Amino acid sequence: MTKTILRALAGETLPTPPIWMMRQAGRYLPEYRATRAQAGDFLSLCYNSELAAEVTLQPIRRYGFDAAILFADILLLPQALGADLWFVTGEGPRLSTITDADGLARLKPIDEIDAVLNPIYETVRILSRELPKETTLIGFAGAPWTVATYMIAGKGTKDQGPAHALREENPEVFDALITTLTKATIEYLSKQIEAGAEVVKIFDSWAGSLKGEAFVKYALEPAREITQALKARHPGIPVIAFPREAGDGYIGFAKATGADCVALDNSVSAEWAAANVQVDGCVQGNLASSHMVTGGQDLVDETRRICKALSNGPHIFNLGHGITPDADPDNVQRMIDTVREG
Ligand code: 1CP
Repeated sequence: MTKTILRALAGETLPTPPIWMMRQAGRYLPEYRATRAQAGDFLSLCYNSELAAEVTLQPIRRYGFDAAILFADILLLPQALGADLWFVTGEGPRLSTITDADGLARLKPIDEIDAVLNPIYETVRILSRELPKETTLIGFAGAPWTVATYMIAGKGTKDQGPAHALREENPEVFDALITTLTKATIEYLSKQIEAGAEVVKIFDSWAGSLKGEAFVKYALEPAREITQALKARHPGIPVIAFPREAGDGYIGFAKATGADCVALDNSVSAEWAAANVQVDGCVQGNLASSHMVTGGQDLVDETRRICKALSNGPHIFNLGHGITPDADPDNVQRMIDTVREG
């Protein structure tokens, strides 16, 4: 096994951590903006397999990252289940909402999602042909809780209030939605793996707003079900879980779910993660994405600090969250040089 990302995911401690970056294909890159303009809009880009593969490859060509992440979005799955989805420029996603049993009943059967998602599998097939042999291809989906927060509110929310309200006021409908999303996510990721994804990542961006038992029931348990089902169908497939802002919930998350790697946001320190999370296996992430905007010596110092703190176990270098559109592409190169210079 030569791909460095796969070696780290298998538990190997490497002298230099492999690197990729959340949202590495995105608006901070002029070549991304050009291809997006060619596609027309963001969703047309996601469903245009040739162009989606092109933007996935752009950061690999420019920087030589060790992994490519499929260009798509976590909200394509709700769209495939029948939700209306559109993006308002400068504001973000909008969806038709699900707030009751009728809304739930209107969702399409899971075996119909491929009618919408086939172009995504085609993007994966193109990428598995075109990526350099040393680059690992990562597929992904949103975690059921995070996807549900968008389906219930119809947009991104700061505190996930509408989803918490439904969870408390109508647990039957809420639980049924989580179950549907869990099952659909297993099928979606399974098809990505069949198309050539070598690793899958489950993005639970809003896991941090679930506390105590609710965290276990709606973040940990679905991640466990998805991971176990994928590993049963595709023995050995590595899974990265990202229960963002889980705090103490990061402790034991890999063991409890069977995930091979836990992705860390930047609200925990790398030293804490080494002592509490990396003891169970590979960790990824942690550099605040704001350093990609501000750069300078702070970027170098913080990159070195994270590498050092996590140097005694398996580690994939990454940001704590996605790179933002105002980031300077030169700062990305500086981060990579700092990691690789050791
Ligand atoms: O070009 C544009 O204007 C669109 C910006 C954009 C991009 C580049 C969106 C809209 N999605 C994406 C791609 C994307 N989204 C990827 C591709 C692979 C990569 O390079 O990393 C991935 C993995 C995602 C995942 C995603 N989408 C998440 C989970 C990760 C995270 O950032 O927390 C979430 C919450 C979304 C929803 C979404 N899609 C887009 C936006 C702006 C948002 C966030 C909406 C909000 O503010 O709540």
